Amino acid sequence: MSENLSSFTEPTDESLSVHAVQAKWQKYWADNDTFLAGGEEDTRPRKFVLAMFPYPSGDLHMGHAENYLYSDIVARFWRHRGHNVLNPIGWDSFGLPAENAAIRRGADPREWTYQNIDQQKQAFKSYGVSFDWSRELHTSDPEYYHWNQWLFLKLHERGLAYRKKSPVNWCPNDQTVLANEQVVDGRCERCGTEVVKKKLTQWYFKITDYADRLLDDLNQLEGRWPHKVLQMQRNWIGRSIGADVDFRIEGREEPVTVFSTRPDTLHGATFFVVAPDAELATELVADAPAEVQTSFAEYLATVQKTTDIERQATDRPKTGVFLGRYAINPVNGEKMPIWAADYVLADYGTGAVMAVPAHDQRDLDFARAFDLPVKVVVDTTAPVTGAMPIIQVDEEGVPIDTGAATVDDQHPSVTGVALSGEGRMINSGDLNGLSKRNAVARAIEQLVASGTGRASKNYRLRDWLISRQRFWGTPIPMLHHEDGHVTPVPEAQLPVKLPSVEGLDLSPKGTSPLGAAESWVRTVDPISGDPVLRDADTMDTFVDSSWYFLRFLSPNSDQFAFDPAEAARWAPVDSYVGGVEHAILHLLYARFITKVLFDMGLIDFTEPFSSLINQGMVILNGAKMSKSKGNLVLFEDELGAHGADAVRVGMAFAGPVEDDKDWADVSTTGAQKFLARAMRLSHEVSSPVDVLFKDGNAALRRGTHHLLAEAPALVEQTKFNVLVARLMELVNLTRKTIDSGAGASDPAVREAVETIAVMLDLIAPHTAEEMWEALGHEPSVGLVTWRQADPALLVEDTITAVVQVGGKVRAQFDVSAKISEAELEALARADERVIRAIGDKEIVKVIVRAPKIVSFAVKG
Ligand code: ANZ
Repeated sequence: MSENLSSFTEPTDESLSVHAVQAKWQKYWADNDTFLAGGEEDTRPRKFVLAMFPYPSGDLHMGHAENYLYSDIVARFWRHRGHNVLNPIGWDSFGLPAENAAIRRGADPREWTYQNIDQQKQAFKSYGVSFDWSRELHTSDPEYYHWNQWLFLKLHERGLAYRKKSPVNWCPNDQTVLANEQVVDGRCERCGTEVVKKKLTQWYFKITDYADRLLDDLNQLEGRWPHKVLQMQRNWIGRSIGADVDFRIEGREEPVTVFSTRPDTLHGATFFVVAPDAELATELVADAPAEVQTSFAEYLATVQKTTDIERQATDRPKTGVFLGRYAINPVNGEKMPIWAADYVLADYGTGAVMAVPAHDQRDLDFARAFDLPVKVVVDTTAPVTGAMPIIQVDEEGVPIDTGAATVDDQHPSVTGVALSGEGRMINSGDLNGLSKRNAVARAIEQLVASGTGRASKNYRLRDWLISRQRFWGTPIPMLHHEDGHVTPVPEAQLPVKLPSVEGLDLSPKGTSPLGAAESWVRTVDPISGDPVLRDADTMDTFVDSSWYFLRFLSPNSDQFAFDPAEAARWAPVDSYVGGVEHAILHLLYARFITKVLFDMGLIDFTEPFSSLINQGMVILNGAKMSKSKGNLVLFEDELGAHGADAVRVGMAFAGPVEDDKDWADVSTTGAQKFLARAMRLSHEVSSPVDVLFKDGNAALRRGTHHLLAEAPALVEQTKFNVLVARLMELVNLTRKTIDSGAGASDPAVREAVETIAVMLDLIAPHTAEEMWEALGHEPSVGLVTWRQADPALLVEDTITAVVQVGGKVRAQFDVSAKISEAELEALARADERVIRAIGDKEIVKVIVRAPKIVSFAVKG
């Protein structure tokens, strides 16, 4: 059999060459608007399928091939299931790489960006992705960023956009601030340079106001988003529940509040620690003796050079300075020395802690280093449930020596290990005897009663810093007046467009290049007529991507960001496909903005992405692909060499969606052979288009209908590789049926080949169209509804089971494919031939693999 690609790419027959076939169908789809989403009048149910939009960075790589294949499979699937599908595409086209490329070449970032977009667009088109190109958007167009500015003003109106001066993450290389989310292991996410802290006045979005909702609404997504991503979001938001406790400070008017997750341990608080870089430390040290001030200043200088990551490392020796002041423990009036130490962070909680060394490891390490008292208040040897603790305490809660294991044996100051586990309270006044949970509740009641504290929550999540000191982004639509007050640009005057780059020096200098665009930055307040300066910073590009999915619904509107009526029809996104690298930032911001838009009454849902598919990485020979390592497989090269359908089949077949795929293991040749075999079948079918399928070859019909029954679930569970395998099986079965005498005129052959064509459309759409045409149908196969499986053809299969005795096959018989191990073994033992073969030998072992094998190991 000559079932290889030569019959498919025969250069003498142009119409069959892979690239000609591709071009033919791509033109057909474009000319006929095949994949445009239906409008308002379309009554089919809707599906919004979206792949995370690409950054136009020049070369497309195989990760793109994977991402846009998966979303395309899902989009095509829903069309075949009778849905009106929206599968749009746009470009996340603001950002640093374009600006850096422009600086290198002395050019305009616009040029680089839009050239890349053109090139990538061509690649996506030749890949046969069923995008609705009529809705294409670019975030760097004023028509788009107009609405970023509108969003900013809306957030500002609602008190959710504000300016503050605070220490920010600063990348000395890119000369810009970074959001917490953009600092990875203390380094700039983009260039790897170590991030330092700098005090700047910047714009923030108040995402912390939404912390509880961002956390609690994750429950809605359970089972629809990968569990790992939900967990990463939860950890990022990092809600801690506890209490705020007010401490009086000797010689100071205002109390100092600390956040603690363990207010139950207040009786064990023996000292007090403040972050050296918090304002409070400087305030407390102001009246201290000169030598204290000097040692504090020296300490602060070293701390400022230390990253937060280092400060939180548990294996680092503890350092600190006594500030010469005392806090008063509100529960027992004891004096607690106040220290400054860098393990306490300035921007978490209140930047100060009550130290409970017996029960907190960091505090214990510090207490041991500086010889501070350690007081046990939880007996962790006592059972939490049950009446009788191992350690007996007297009426005052003081342990009685019973000769059994005692708290002293495991005193943290001896063992160096803090007692952080559950137990019963001791040495804690009327909390004595309580379990941790009850003690926490009681302690909070007592704090409230005495007016020295209250229940409180704390989050790891910080407000979203959105100012960037760079050119290629959305200008912040605010005006700075001479007296320092700041007013919004009126909505009617949006967009505030970026100026031309002509005469501007874009190189990073720590301030925005826009500030130097004199004629742009100097303007007049349209309300007061006062001379004002425009805000020269631009927005973090994560603002652009926080709501873009909604813009696809009204891509050309200059009246609104999106039409709420369209949002009600289409949104939220039903299937969102993208890389796990966006598990935190992008998804968190999009979730936040969605909730704000909900609160504004513009949308009726609170989560933007109803289901999320994360694809694995495409690697090469076990290693991550990268330009610098020179092991980048380029998407366009692969497309050119093998054709879109072979790349698509190779990718889909390479493994489960969420797994990494090694491109070195992918056989595009195998894929080509498979496609050529499928294609040949469609040319062979010789029954008429309107033949009735009912009398065809029964085995083939069963095969076809089994696939019809199974395929929808395979796609919905994103088992695309299994679907390809099933299609390969059906192609083989059809081939066998034709060759074994049924012939190509059997109606079952047409039924099978039509099913193959319609399903193959998900993975190899050009081949599928070509097959559909060869079968005598009108295009497009992409819009054909999948046939229903006939239940009569799904009756249980039988399978031939084999019985071995002493390694030799002794019997074979047909059994139900669903037979149990026990039933199969019983049948085997009852078989005459098996009984004879065993004779009087002893059976030492029986292995049963239902429904196929029973194997008796015998002795004697
Ligand atoms: C007393 C105590 C006793 C604490 C105990 C813990 C255990 P999470 O869970 O991460 O929210 N803390 C508070 N602010 C801090 C800061 N700015 N820098 C470093 N540590 C800080 O941690 C909250 C706990 O971390 C708080 O509860 C506080 O120590 C400490 F047995 O208070 B705890």
